[in-house]
Amino acid sequence: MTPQTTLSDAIESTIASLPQHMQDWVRKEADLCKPDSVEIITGKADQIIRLENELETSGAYTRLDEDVYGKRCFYARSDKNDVARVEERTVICTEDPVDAGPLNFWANPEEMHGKLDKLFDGTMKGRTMYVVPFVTNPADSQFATAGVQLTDSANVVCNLYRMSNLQDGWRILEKQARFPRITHSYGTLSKEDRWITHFPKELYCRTINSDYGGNALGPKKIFGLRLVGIQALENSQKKSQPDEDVGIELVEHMALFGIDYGDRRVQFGAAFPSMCGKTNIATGVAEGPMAQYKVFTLGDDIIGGATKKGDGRLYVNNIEAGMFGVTRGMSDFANKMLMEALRNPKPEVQDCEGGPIFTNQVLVDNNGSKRVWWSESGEDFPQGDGITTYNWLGEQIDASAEEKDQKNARVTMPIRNVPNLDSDYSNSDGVPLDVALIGGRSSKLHPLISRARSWNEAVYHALCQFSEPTAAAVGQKPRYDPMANRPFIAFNVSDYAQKWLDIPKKTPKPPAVFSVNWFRRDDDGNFIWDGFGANYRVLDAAVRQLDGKDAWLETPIGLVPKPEHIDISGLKYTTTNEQLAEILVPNKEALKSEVANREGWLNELENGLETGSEGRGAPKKLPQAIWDEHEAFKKRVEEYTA
Ligand code: SAT
Ligand code: MN
Repeated sequence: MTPQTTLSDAIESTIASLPQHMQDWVRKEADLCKPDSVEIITGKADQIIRLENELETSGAYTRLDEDVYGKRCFYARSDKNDVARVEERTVICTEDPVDAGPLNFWANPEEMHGKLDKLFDGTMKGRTMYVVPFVTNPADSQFATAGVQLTDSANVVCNLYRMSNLQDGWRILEKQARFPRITHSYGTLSKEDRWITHFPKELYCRTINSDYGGNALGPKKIFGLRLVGIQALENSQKKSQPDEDVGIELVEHMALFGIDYGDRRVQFGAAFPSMCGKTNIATGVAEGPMAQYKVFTLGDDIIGGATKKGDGRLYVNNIEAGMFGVTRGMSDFANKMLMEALRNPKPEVQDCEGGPIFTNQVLVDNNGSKRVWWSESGEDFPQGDGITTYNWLGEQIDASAEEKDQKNARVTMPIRNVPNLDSDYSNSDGVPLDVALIGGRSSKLHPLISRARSWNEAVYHALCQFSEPTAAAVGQKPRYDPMANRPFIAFNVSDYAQKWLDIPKKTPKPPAVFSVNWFRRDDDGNFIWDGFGANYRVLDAAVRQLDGKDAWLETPIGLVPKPEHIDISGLKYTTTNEQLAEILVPNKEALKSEVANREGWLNELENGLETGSEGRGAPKKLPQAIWDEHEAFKKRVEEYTA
């Protein structure tokens, strides 16, 4: 029986055309949010083109010159208080706070629903509610999950269209009895009432008062990484032997790329925090002595997969179909393939997914021809006759202005344009993950690259990966960031540690794990290592170590290469031999304090955060193996620094 609602006949008849098993939910949401109309996103491009045109007419989108980045390329400005993820307002709602763990904000599901029901009541008045199908993972991947996001934001729909396989959504949804549901409203964009909430048991997420990427694009972090992460945890816990098929076993905050070394091909996953080079390493070009090696892009943010039967290795896919990249620093030097993708869009991609959507750069108007400019692009600030420039706040500025592009200004673009996109990108089996790089951002302590002596040691170091703040989230402080996944592990971090410790039991040939840090600084605060294209030199050293060609040196933080193992000839910026020697080993002073810092951190994981624990979930005991590794680390540091 159809529940009693006050919905208009037009809305009722739209809802009636949806697959039967989702009608009640959409009806209930529409009844609460009270949109003027409901529109089903078909997955076809013509509808998205109409929405883009409407956004242009309303002034929300500025159409950019086709000669610069091709057709259907737009520029938008966000609200000035809505420029990044808000971890403080990201909540995991479970009956038991232990299930959310000490790092997540936690709420009782019923209480949070009560609070949200009030905020969502009437939030879509005067607006359209779009019913958006999406698929995480390539649509024909064995790990593909389709879901539905309801949203009142046409901007979010256009972004999702470039990122989340909407074209395939309904086809997969038809076959899926249980489907994940996300309800999003940009509401009033009120900072005070902004919530990004997850109800794992219901496979349901509700997010309100933001229109920004990680807060509003459900299939990305909210469902794709957090909720699928919980499924992957449960599946892997169920799994009793390597050849058992349990579905998706692993979801991580990792870029994915391959390097062809001529005689062999190696696939790398790179878990770096937001704004620490995932996109760069997946879309860069090896230079100097590595120039003969080709880099293939597979993904830049999230991977998912499982152990392959009879093979014993992890096979993974990029779970997304597009990129949501930071533009500041985007250049031919940093990520050439991304720049190529912007300059040379493929006609079939322009006609379907569309062109890039830029948000919060500098808008450049050259006699009516519009384009964008961003900092550290390698291009001087545009000026001259007929050129007018506006900052991300919409103010007319010149080169001397302090406020130009926003630090976390982003571009959304379909991945199919990337010229070195791997042909296995949509392989339904995924690709084998050979190497996992776990990176942080540490100016003194961590060496350029290191490899633990054992799997458990690698997990311990990864759990204690350190990261200095970036602009990807509001108000960050330096912190430990397990596997660069801290904002996205939607369950107890002790279970996450155990899951990682158990990988070799379920995956007989797990990836080799290396820790990397591109961000060491000298005493004046300057970066010592070139980074970007030079990082492939470091990966070459890793592959040589794996192949047993180079013997690395012991340090308390793992094995590290000797200076002669990394070719520094012809670097763009000069890293001297002396500096290289310095960044290849952990800094002794920093190591001494690291032991106590890590002990504090592990205690926080086990007992709750020392500061800011209010409103968070509850801790539980860490696996003993992590403490054992910590004791061994402590001893090694004592000997090394004696
Ligand atoms: O905001 S997103 O989560 O989409 C990007 C990031 O911070 O990784
Ligand atoms: Mn990310």
